[in-house]
Amino acid sequence: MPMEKHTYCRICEPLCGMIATVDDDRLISLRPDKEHPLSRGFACPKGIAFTEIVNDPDRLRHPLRRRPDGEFEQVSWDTALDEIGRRLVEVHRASGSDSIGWYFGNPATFSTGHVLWTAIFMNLLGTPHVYSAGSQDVNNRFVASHFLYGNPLTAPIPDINRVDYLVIIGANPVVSHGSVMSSPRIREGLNAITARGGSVVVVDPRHTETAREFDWLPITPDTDALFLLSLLHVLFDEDLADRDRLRRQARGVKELETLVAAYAPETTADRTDIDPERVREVARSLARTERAAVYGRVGTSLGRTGTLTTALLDMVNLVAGNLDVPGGSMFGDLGIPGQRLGVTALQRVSSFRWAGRRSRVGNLPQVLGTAPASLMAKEITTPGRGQLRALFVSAGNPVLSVPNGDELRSALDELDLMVSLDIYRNETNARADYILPATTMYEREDFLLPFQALFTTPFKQATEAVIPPQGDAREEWTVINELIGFLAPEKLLIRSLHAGNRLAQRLGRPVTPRGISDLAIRMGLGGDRFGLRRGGLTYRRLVEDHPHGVVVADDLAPGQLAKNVTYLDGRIRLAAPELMSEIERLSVDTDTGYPLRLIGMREIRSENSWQHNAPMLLRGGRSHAARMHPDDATVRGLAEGDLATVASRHGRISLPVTITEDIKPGVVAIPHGWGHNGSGGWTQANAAAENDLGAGGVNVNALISSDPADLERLAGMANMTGVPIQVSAMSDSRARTGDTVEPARL
Ligand SMILES: Nc1nc2c(c(=O)[nH]1)N[C@H]1C(S)=C(S)[C@@H](COP(=O)(O)OP(=O)(O)OC[C@H]3O[C@@H](n4cnc5c(=O)[nH]c(N)nc54)[C@H](O)[C@@H]3O)O[C@H]1N2
Ligand SMILES: Nc1nc2c(c(=O)[nH]1)N[C@H]1C(S)=C(S)[C@@H](COP(=O)(O)OP(=O)(O)OC[C@H]3O[C@@H](n4cnc5c(=O)[nH]c(N)nc54)[C@H](O)[C@@H]3O)O[C@H]1N2
Ligand code: SF4
Ligand SMILES: [Mo]
Repeated sequence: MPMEKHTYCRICEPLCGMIATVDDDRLISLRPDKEHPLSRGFACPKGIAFTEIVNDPDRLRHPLRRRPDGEFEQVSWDTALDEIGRRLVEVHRASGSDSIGWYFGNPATFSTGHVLWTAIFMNLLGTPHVYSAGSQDVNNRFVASHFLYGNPLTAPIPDINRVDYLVIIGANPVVSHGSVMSSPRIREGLNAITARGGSVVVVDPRHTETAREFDWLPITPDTDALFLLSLLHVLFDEDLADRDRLRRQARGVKELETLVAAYAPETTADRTDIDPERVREVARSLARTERAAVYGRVGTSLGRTGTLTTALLDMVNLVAGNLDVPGGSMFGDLGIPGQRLGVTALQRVSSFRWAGRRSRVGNLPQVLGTAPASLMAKEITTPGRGQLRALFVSAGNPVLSVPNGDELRSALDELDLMVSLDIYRNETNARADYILPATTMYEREDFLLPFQALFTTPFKQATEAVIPPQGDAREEWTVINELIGFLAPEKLLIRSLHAGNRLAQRLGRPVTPRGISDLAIRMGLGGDRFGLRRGGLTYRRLVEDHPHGVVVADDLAPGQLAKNVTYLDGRIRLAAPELMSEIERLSVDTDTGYPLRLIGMREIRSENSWQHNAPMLLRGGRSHAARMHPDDATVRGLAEGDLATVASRHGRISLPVTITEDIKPGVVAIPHGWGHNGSGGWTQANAAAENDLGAGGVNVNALISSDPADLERLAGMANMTGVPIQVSAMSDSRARTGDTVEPARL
């Protein structure tokens, strides 16, 4: 008998409510939950198509082992784990803890057990080789917060419900559904701003799906820091800032004011290509509108100075009087007593502290215990103490998602041991010794700790698993427990962890993600405080009494700064020398020979690299293409659909062009996550690749540098936007260089 179960989608950040129809332990369909208080019956195509992913015949259902001839064979979990355990111990004995590494990809963040267990295991192992998608995404946000607030774990979010003037810089929430904020129905949320008489300005080199609905302010890629410095200039220069209040809230106001004096909008206009009068208008509106905010995301993170740019976003909010006030840029409240002390204590742990350690290759700082993923390949191939010899990759596809995938792909072959935990065979685990099948989100219970302070309307939802693990799939944290068991005899800290786990088990209270989440729910906003607050929330009550989730406060609470700043005097630091010295990097960079600038873009029916196998999302003959302006196409003799060669100083790819007025001249947008070429197990995605040149897409990250000197200095961010490139018609480049240009092969 089919039955319906309440749950929520965990592909991207709004965590939309879902109703799953289940029959005999099989997921039949998914539909949006109309009674979810925030998503109210909304779900995007990716969310609905997830049934096809759960039941995909290509999905991994059993552990695989690579044979000497390179093919994979099915083995039992016992065999796979025994062999992995033995080989892991061998690597540990021969080369030590710092030869073992882990890369966890984006979907790991959507599983509390997965992130927590990985972080704890790797930390206690003491290896510096922990990598994540964060260095291609958001680590700069943590570092900006570290410098400003002393607290890497805090991030202000725009108060979508109340803001009347919102400046969105380098984000496309109509397609991405919002990031570093959980705001279901974000498109409606934004439209409500204009409906109540407010306005939304979208600062972006592309006339994006979001920009089309609001007011577009085109900008030259990777010049946002200059634009923000000019906004600060105007705020001080026109006396729009409340200096007394600023001094109470922050240190370094004078230094900042002195610094921005040199950045009048008239001086930065050449680089940003924004009319100085527009900059002044924006600054005035930010200061004079009572409820105003600026918000930035991936476009402001992947430039050459992502940490500085993100810090400047917060500084503009602060100086304009919009930080930590209703309708401005606000801090989510976990409501957990002692959270500030907790973060302060964590900062004492060197592997957690910013730059508590630096990478062996490139000397780049660690961020929340992780190193830049761009360095993985060189950490494998560079001999010496600390050389990476064994690598686990969970929920990630770094061969497509990090710079210079070719370099990484061949480096992976040099490892003594590579193990992947995934739901699919992908371009990365094609090189693994073992591939272990993981559960999808609907095969696990979850309460997502990492998103709790990011809801624009404070909200909580927990779910049970809606179906049991399919095939032999297992949850990542349970596999990590096994690995902990193997290494326990080898390392004291791991032994203690293992002993703790076992003791808890014997006492009938095993340590589980659910147990930890329950603790956080009970101590947090609306929690039962272990009986002190009658009728308060627990994990069980959330699931049983609030199957659609529960709004725990109507709006974000102002006045959270004191809880979030961990500096002793409680004031924000505006002039950290590390940040200020990044300003040098803003000096002009003309790259003759590479006159165009590459930017990224996300597509509504893709999720990074891993949803190109769902027939529902592939409908309509989708293909991978570069968007460019007619002016740039015409001079290169390119017409719609022509194949073009795109080259940077670091690599070249070929793909069709789509010509559109919806992009600033001089800029080319190419989506990432494509480049399926038969090396993974994605039949649908790969079939497209075999049809025609480039039809299955190419890996845009072949154009991106993995050289440590090219990484952003404070957070080790990959520079994926504003990258100098040249584009030529493919036949031309063949004629000129005499070589045959192949689409980047993986
Ligand atoms: N449909 C869909 N949704 C997704 C994803 C997906 O792949 N598909 N991925 C998810 C993930 S992992 C994330 S991190 C989020 C990201 O969420 P967003 O950041 O909202 O999404 P992006 O599309 O990357 O938006 C970045 C925007 O920055 C612009 N941009 C590029 N360079 C610059 C620049 O130098 N300056 C300025 N001002 N703008 C610039 C781009 O044109 C683009 O519009 O989306 C999530 N949601
Ligand atoms: N040029 C360029 N490159 C980019 C970006 C960009 O904007 N431009 N964006 C960057 C960003 S923001 C991100 S987040 C990264 C993403 O980079 P990655 O996280 O490395 O790659 P994904 O494509 O998200 O691959 C996720 C993998 O997880 C698997 N998976 C899905 N669900 C589960 C699960 O529950 N458990 C397990 N074990 N596996 C699962 C999928 O099958 C897939 O193989 O890409 C980055 N790369
Ligand atoms: S926007 Fe789509 S993919 Fe993201 S959580 Fe909602 S339904 Fe899932
Ligand atoms: Mo991301």
